Amino acid sequence: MSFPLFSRKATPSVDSELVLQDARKIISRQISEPSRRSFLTRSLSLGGLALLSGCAIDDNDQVENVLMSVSRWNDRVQAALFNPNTMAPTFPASMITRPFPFNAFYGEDEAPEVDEADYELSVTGLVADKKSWRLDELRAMPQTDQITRHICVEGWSAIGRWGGVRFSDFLKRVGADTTAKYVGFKCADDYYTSIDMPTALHAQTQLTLTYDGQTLPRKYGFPMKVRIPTKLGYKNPKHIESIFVTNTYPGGYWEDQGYNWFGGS
Ligand SMILES: Nc1nc2c(c(=O)[nH]1)N[C@H]1C(S)=C(S)[C@@H](COP(=O)(O)O)O[C@H]1N2
Ligand SMILES: [Mo]
Repeated sequence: MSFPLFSRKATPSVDSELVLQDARKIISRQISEPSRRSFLTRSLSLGGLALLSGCAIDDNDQVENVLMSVSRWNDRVQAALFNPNTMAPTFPASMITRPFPFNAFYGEDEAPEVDEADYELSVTGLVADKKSWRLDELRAMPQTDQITRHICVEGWSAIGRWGGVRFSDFLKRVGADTTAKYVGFKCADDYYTSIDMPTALHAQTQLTLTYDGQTLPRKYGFPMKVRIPTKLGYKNPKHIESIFVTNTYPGGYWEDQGYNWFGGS
C-alpha cells in the first residue's frame, strides 16, 4: 500500500520540502473539515514539525521518528475532532457493491477456517464479566443492520450490508469500564488492532455476524468481525477471537508499521 508519509526514501539526506509535503498530505487526508484542514496545512512549517516531534530533522532516522510522532499527534487531533453523534453515511440496498472486495495481508484462499463448534470469543481486561461467548449467544442478543461504505487505504471503497449486535450494547452487557481508553481485538489470523473508547461506543460500531443477510462468509471474517464505518478498512478486524478493554496502548498490525492509529475515514 502507499502511505506517502511513511515511504522510505533512498537518499541519505533529507529534503525538508518533501517531508513537509508528506506531513501536509497526511494531515489533509485525515482532517475532513475544510477550514481546520487548510489552517493546519498552511501553518505547518519545518520548525513546527520539529516542535511537534521535539527533535531536529537532520537524518532519515530522525525523519521516521518525526513522522511517527506527527502520526501520534494526528491521533490526538482526530480524537479531539471526533464527534460521537456524527453518523457515517448510509446507502440504499440498490447501491451495494457486488461482489464485495476481499482484502487481508494474505490471499483469499488463506483466510482462516474457524469452526463454529469450537469457537469461543474471549472478553478480558477492564470488564466486570470475563466470560467467553459462543456464536449462538451473540446471535441471541438484539440485532441491528447497516448499509455503509468501507474505505481501504489501498485505494478502493465499497458499500456493503452488515448485521449484528450494536457494540455499545455488548460492552454494556459485559460491564466494560467505558472510561478506559482502548478496546483491543485479536484475530484468528494473527491480525490485531485497537480503537478508542468513544468510537467503540459509537452507535454504528457493530459486532458483526452477517454479511448481506447471510452468515458472515469466511472471507469477510467468519465467525465475527467488528464493523466501524467511521474508520478506515484496516481498523475493521475480521475473525475476532478476543476482545479486551485496557488503558495500555495496544497498537495494531498495520498501525505498528506506520499506519495512523486513529485511522478515521
Ligand atoms: N483479521 C483480519 N482483519 C482484517 C484484515 C486482515 O488482514 N486480517 N485486513 C483489514 C483490511 S486492510 C481491510 S481493507 C478489510 C477488508 O475486509 P473485507 O475482506 O471484508 O473487504 O479487513 C481488515 N481487517
Ligand atoms: Mo485495507
